[in-house]
Amino acid sequence: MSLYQPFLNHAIPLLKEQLDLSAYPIPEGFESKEATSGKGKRQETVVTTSYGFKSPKLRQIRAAHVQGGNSLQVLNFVIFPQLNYDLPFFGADLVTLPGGHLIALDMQPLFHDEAYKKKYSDPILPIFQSYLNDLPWGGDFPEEAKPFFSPAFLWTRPQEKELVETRVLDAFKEYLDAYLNFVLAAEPISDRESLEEIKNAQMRYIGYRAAKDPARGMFTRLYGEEWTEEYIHGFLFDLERYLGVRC
Ligand code: DBV
Repeated sequence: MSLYQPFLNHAIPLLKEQLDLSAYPIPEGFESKEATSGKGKRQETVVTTSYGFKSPKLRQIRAAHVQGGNSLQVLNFVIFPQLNYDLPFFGADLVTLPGGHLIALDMQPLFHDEAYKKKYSDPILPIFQSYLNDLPWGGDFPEEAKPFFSPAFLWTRPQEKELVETRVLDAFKEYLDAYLNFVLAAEPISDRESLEEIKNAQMRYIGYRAAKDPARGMFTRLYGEEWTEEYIHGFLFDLERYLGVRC
């Protein structure tokens, strides 16, 4: 079983149990994609599988799972709230490359004011702190990405696969539980000014992620440029398209 399958096996049944889930459409040709990489003994089949759901409070819950043998495993799992909630994004970027593991886990904030921090970061800080010993700060981090993370951003580069299977999985479960609590408590927002601010914050975040997707190089090498750009803008970070369709 792939390194990140247990994360999906935990998350999907839990979300189904706790939320009123329905399918989020995955564009045709993007549900599963396969390619061969490397040559000779190093040849590997790399399969990317997509998952998409939604709920009344969550516009898109989606995952991309890349499985390409021991030295290429990725699970990128993001939850995008409906635009009439002030909920943060749930973001998990779990990446295994030949050089090691890279783990990013966060409730990515819409806003940075004190009230927002108090509501959506402070409750996570004790969880965050309980992992810092085993999962210390991963260092080097793109400066321009900083505005998109919370004070509870777990960013780490574990050496041991075992740590991913144990502490990282535990952290993922705890963050997801805490996120579900936020979702259950969230109340819809109706004043126009706040709605406008939420939409702008979502557009900034999703625009940044689509523009700077660190997986762009990998996907382009594997599946070509056309497939990759359509996957990024038509599924992984699709808010602009979504709003276009609904206007
Ligand atoms: N990252 C994605 C999606 C992926 C994905 C949709 C489906 O946003 C995978 C796949 N992340 C992925 C891969 C790499 C990273 C790295 C394959 C390795 C890239 C490489 O080394 O070739 C957090 N992810 C990273 C890095 C960071 C993040 C900081 C290190 C690379 C770098 O320095 O740019 N996750 C990333 C990020 C945000 C986030 C920047 C939000 C703003 O949530």
